[in-house]
Amino acid sequence: MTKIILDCDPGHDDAVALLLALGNPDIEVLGVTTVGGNNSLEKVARNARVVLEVAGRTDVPVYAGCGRPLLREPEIADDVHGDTGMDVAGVELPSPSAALADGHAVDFLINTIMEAEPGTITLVPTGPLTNIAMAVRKEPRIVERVKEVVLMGGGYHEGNWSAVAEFNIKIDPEAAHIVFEELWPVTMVGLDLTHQALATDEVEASIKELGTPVADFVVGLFGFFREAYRENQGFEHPPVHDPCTIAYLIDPSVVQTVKAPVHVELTGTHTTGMTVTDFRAPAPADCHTQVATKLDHAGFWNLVVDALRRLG
Ligand SMILES: [Ca+2]
Repeated sequence: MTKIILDCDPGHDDAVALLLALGNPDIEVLGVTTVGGNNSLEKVARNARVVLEVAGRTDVPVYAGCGRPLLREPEIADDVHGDTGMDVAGVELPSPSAALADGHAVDFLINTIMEAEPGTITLVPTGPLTNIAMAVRKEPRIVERVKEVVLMGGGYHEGNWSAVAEFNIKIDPEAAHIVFEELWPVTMVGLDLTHQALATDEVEASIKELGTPVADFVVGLFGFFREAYRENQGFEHPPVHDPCTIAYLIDPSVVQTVKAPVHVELTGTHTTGMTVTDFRAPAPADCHTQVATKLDHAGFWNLVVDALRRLG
């Protein structure tokens, strides 16, 4: 059983990541922490609770964290995720019945990690890394206690918020720098990998077939996300980034990785937020970072469909 804290900014693909984690028997979600990213903190914290409501898992606590990057002005991705941060097509979403948990996300992260057995908690950030960086600065001992960090962000050859930078890293590169430089094991599930996680017509049909409210919700997410990706990014089918992190934790054979040093560019004229990945072989013996390279598309979507089926 892998115990995780999902630190996210839902977000269409964050929603699918959360559903995959909740529906897979090998993952235990200790809590959801939210961060300003795809949209305002208020909206993404609400969206996280909407997803839990749809999944019938209002027992999972949701904490609000940092509302803006460490140094830079906030930017949102409403062209990709809509006004709410999680617009859906043709589905009526419930209002969240559960309130936000008391306390700040950063304190929940620190307290949960410090109170658990060392090496038992995995952090899964799928938004900007502001909360995680703040937690590291407030309580540095979490670094040696966390089992690993498996994050969606960056890319070694691809960008989406600039030619070379991905959104989560680009809008808070200083936070990303902190997370990549700390000596915990970091797996970067970046755009090179997640652009393989396309929600094709076949994928959508297999989810639709489940015929459950959760499946209808995901089909509604894909409906909006597909149009947004067609209009803004020239994709025929939308890449569903964030659940690739969870898939890696469930079955590493679905997401292949390569060890390589990664450093975040902070001062580039055209490259700020780039995750500069050094593939020169061999990787240094003390290399603590790895990057995801190749996705088993069918294996990945089987995990998602299976999880949605279990959620009923
Ligand atoms: Ca996200």
